[in-house]
Amino acid sequence: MTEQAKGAALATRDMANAIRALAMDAVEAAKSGHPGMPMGMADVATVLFGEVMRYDASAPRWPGRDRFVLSAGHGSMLLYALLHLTGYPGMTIDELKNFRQLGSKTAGHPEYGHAEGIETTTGPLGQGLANAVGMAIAERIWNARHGELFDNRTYVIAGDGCLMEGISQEAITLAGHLGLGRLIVLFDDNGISIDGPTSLSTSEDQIGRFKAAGWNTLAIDGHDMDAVRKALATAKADDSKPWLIACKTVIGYGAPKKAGTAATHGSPLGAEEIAGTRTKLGWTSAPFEIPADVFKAWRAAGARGHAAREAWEARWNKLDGRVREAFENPTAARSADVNAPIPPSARRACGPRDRLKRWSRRSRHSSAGRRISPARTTPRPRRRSRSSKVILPAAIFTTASASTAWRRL
Ligand SMILES: Cc1ncc(C[n+]2csc(CCOP(=O)(O)OP(=O)(O)O)c2C)c(N)n1
Repeated sequence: MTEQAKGAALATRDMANAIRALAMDAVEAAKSGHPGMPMGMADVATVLFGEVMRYDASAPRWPGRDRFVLSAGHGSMLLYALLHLTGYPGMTIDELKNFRQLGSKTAGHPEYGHAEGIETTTGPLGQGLANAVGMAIAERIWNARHGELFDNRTYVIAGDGCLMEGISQEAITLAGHLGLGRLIVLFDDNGISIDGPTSLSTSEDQIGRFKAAGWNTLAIDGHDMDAVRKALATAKADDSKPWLIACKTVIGYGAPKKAGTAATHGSPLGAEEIAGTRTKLGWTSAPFEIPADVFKAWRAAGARGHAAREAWEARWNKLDGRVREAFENPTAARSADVNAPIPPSARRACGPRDRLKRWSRRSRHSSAGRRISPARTTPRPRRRSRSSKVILPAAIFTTASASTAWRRL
């Protein structure tokens, strides 16, 4: 490694340590929260937000941005630290100091609408993963309907708990079945959960499970930033299937006594352990203080997508006004959307035609296109329509509010 490369690696390591410090200090100040997961996934998140993901922190609602879903919502300080460091509007250092306080943007678990950059509410384990599958479906539909301007990726951080929940199975199966290749799940494979080692409750082979569902898989050391870079590059280069990247990490990375144990999962580390972590990481700054060079590097990362956004917006402004309106005003567009036929191109984008046909159900209405009443609970007499219209199954909306979650932001 050249001296310059060594310097760059150290700088990137400090960017990750900034996340670790903010997480442990905010949880300590609140006297509650989950420092372990943000400290364990800080390296992965640094590569993702620092180098890979397409976004512009100054324009959180840019429709062309990649989506990030923190499915392991208990690790909310990971997201809040990232939003602060990269420069999302409103996520000030005071919000971090007020972590978990009434009225702050920094609730215990990320709440949609509380702060820019929170793409969806998470906390109930597995739910974020399911929402992300919906977002990835929505992206494919918009891509098929309106072209390559809609080509974002959806990144997810999910933990053991997310993968243990039943909802994850339905979501994983659907994503594999549809070949949602622009969905990339980073699994925090730390072997620890709320009560101790995951071996207390599961011995599932997650790689085997995802493979069986039709996903591409990789297993890496989540503290090796080069490995993270390479894995993400590999995943971006092949979007034939969704990706699971299992990142082997140490929960509470850096904590001298508690790292690797469930003690870091959901409790403050305590003053002594925090002091020890600072020493171990070589982090000399006071709580909530970030060295100027590290802060500058993070802000540069947050502005990385600025030019791409401007270029994207120039193309967006040339789109048919009705397309933009449908994107910006999804409530009005939604009822029309639900009953709209899926164009053949969307069928292709969502997978082989026969799959989608089997998976969808046919409208029970005539080709006159009357709406299905959402309030109707008594079954209608079964009557097969001759219409070739195919409507989106309710599963998409319940699983992930596919169109609204993605477009309303
Ligand atoms: C559906 C659901 N059940 C229970 C919980 C409570 N809970 C929060 S975190 C957690 C354990 C998560 O374990 P893991 O994903 O391994 O997180 P880590 O210990 O690695 O931070 C549990 C059971 C929850 N948030 N959602």
